[in-house]
Amino acid sequence: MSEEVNKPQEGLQEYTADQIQILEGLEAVRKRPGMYIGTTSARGLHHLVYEIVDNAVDEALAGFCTEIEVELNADDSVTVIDNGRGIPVGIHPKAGIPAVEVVFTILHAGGKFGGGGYKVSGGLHGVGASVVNALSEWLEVTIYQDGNVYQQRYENGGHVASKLTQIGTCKKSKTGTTVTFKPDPAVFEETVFDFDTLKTRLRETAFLTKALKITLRDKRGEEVKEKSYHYEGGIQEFVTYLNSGKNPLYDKVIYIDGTLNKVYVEVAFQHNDGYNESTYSFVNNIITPEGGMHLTGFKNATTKCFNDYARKNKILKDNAQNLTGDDIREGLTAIISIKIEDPQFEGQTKQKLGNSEARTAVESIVGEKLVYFLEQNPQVAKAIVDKALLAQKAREKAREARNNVRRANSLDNFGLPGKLADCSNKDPKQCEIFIVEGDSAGGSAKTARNRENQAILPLRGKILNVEKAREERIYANAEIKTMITAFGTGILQNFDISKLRYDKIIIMTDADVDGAHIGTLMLTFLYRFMPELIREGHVYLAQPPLYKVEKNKKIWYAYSDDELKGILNEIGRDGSNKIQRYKGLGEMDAEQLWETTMDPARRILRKVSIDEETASEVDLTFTILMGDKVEPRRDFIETNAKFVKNLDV
Ligand code: TTJ
Repeated sequence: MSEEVNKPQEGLQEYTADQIQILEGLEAVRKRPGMYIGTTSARGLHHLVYEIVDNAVDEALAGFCTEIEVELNADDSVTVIDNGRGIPVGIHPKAGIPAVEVVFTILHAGGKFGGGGYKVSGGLHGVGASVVNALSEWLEVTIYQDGNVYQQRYENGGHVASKLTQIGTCKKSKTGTTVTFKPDPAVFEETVFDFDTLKTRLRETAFLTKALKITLRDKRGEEVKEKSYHYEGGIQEFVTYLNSGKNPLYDKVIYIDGTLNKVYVEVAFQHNDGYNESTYSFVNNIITPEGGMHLTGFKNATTKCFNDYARKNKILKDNAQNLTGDDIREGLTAIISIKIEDPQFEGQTKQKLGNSEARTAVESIVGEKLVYFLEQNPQVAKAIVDKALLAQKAREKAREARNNVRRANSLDNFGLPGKLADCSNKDPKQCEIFIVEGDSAGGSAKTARNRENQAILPLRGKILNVEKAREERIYANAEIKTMITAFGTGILQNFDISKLRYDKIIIMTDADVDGAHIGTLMLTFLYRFMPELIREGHVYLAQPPLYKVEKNKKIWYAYSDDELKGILNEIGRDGSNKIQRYKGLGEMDAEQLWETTMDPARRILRKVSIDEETASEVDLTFTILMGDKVEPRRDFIETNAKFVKNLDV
């Protein structure tokens, strides 16, 4: 038996003025989806899931939801289930339709209910559930409330397909909202969800929302794949996770929280014995890659606290220079997460928090509670200050080393490294440099190349993992020095793209796991020291073939297993085929290397790019993956395509 909840609605012709406006709103979203979700690429597709999940996270932040499940269905639809109070089903006084219908059909209706409180959804990236509905082939919502089960369905970009209907009853104790939607293939270039992309983001959300359990379940394959994330310690566990595989300087993760002027502040940090700082800041669960007031507050408070402590305890002599913030934050892993009612985002990309009350809140809460913590934990305080003192000394040395690298660069061609086989053309726009793994492949490449505009730089073995070395040691690494000198641009503060000696920097490694690892190390180095090279599109990965097929003196090259299948299907599979699997560049002679990998007319290059919208996540991912853990690193190499857009050039 089914019972309609709201007043019976009339037929299509008798839409009220309000309802017509609703449809026009959703129509606008369909006309210009990019304006609402940024892009209709795979990234936009995944945004839809985050938007729906964020609504459920809001219910968790309000204290009424403990569990969220996300299910990927075989028909490429996705289901989000929460155990919150359920979206209200009563008639919305102004709209004259059930509140749940308002949520799914009126633009920006997101934050209208529940009154006050912090909202994750509808924030910077949040666009509201109605936008998801507008971009879906169909969407179904089921609500469990007061022992009743209600359901409504929308089709074709948010058109009401059925009125909100009570479809049954349930135990009174069961409450929640379930939403299933199928992104419209007419809107999205890609409609297949990527498990790993969702996994990373949902894990991050679980870290940021203490005690909330989030499960991702893939029901598309023969076997159901499932991951659950549940962190009672919240960001404190996030720091432990980021520092796992590194060597923490002390056992505890320092955790501080508090509220001031309605700003809820949470901070967690721990130093490791490395030299990089990994600080990530969030506002209402949204990462703020450019920081802003909350980050400034954290830096101010920690710098002051540790200097005061060091002076007071005579670790820092009266006449000694203050420790800088950078000294104190060397090897620091930190999460700053605040919740604020009305976040203001600034800067070109709107990724920087502008609310000055956030600075005041973080600065005073951290300032006050950290002093107390340091007094209670003198060993921890001493470990941090001692490390900062070492950093202070190293900073001076690094400055000298950096300047030395710059001086070498200014020698220009005279200072070029001996291993470099440079090209004769002096117009950088026409030149390219191949960074080649190993001396033997380097030799073939030198023979194969076009000397006029192709330079070859062979690297011996693996290059230094810059995620794990102090700046000063990085400059001492021969392979890295060689590259810096060859590129001509300098690095970091001294970077000058106008000095770039090659338009294309092409990383050429074996098509195996080791080669992929070397490629990753190279990209890490470039990303940390010359990110503009990647941003401006100068970095490429060469793609050597995986197979050579020979038949009746004719030769084919296959760059993937699929391509090999295709070739074999075409020429027929019989005994006269000779298939060679290339294990390394070294197995190709110079001519083959030229034909398959270096000749601009025939090769495949993949351009490396940083997805600007997710650059923050890229940074976080690099940090997670270039640590000591073997497992995640392999993961990164295999899914490396996320960073590297396929682009034939
Ligand atoms: C609002 O205040 C009254 C009680 O219910 C509150 C509410 O809206 N809760 C809520 C919304 N829980 N879950 C949602 C929700 C869940 C999903 C999966 C999707 C959407 C759009 C909302």
